[in-house]
Amino acid sequence: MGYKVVVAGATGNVGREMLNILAERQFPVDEIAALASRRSLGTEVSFGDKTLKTKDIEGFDFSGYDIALFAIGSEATKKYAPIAAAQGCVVIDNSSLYRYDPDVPLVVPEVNPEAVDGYTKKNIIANPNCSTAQMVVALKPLHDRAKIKRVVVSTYQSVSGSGKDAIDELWNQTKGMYVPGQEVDPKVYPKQIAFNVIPHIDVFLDDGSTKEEWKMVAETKKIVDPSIKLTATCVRVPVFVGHSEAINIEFEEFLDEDEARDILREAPGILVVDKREDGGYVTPVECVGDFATFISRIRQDSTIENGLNLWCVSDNLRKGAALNAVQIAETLGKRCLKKG
Ligand code: 2RA
Repeated sequence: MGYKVVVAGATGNVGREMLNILAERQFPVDEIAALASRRSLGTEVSFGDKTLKTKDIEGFDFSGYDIALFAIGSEATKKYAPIAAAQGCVVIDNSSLYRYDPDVPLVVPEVNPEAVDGYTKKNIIANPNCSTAQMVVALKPLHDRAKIKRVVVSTYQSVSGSGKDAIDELWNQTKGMYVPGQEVDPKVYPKQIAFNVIPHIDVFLDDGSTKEEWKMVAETKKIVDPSIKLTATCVRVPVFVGHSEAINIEFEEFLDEDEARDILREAPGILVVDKREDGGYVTPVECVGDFATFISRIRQDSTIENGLNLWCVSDNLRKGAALNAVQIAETLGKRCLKKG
């Protein structure tokens, strides 16, 4: 006996990945509905070896469905999540709308699986920001061994995090650099992204940080430990898929690099690729389509008493969004919505 599942936003990058991952992980689905906005109505999407015709989210009856994976952005989520939740369907939302709501669990199953039990307050569970998800998978096992005091992280985020138009902009702008007369001006981003990097993701806040950087702070505190001090610099880079992060960690006590490497090797969701030689580390192009959070360049930070540096790479459409949402559904099923 399986679940009746809805994927809302089924024609977007993340929605399509949700369908792919539900099939790849053989999530027990008895029935599935793929929902889209009116402008994408009728678009066909793949679910394993099946093809689904998308239905209109407007007026959709969620009653009788167990779980709805939402990838429709905060504005549409504000309208449809309460409707789905009120009709008895548990919403797992990829937007930022509910992440900071004290009555909504914010979950990375490798880190705080027990938090899904709190879904009953609003019948909603929030998926974290992509740059947060991969980072806390790495932080949690180390924090359990040697309490983390402070994290300094720089991110190198791919354009797929901004959606399909951004992927097209990078592709066309890059081509335009070589074909006279086909130059492409910045539209999705404030500056050229081809052969460039942009230290600005989401909106600027009063203190000079960006909302993307604020999200990493707020979400790490909610998912791992409110006592962790974190500062982030989030940068957009000319990569199609795969977010990378350079993470510096200060612990309350000394943690040897070799012990850290052993801990990470045993930790859920992590693959350690860490050899001090040419190519002995993971790069974004190698993570695409994989479920893992890859960790490389593990080394002491000898500039402080209890410091460690590491490099973290993961597919932002998977662990950063669709995979984490499906893993939340798996955890919810195991802990709260047992079937059969
Ligand atoms: C980005 N984390 O990378 C944001 C939203 N996916 O653009």
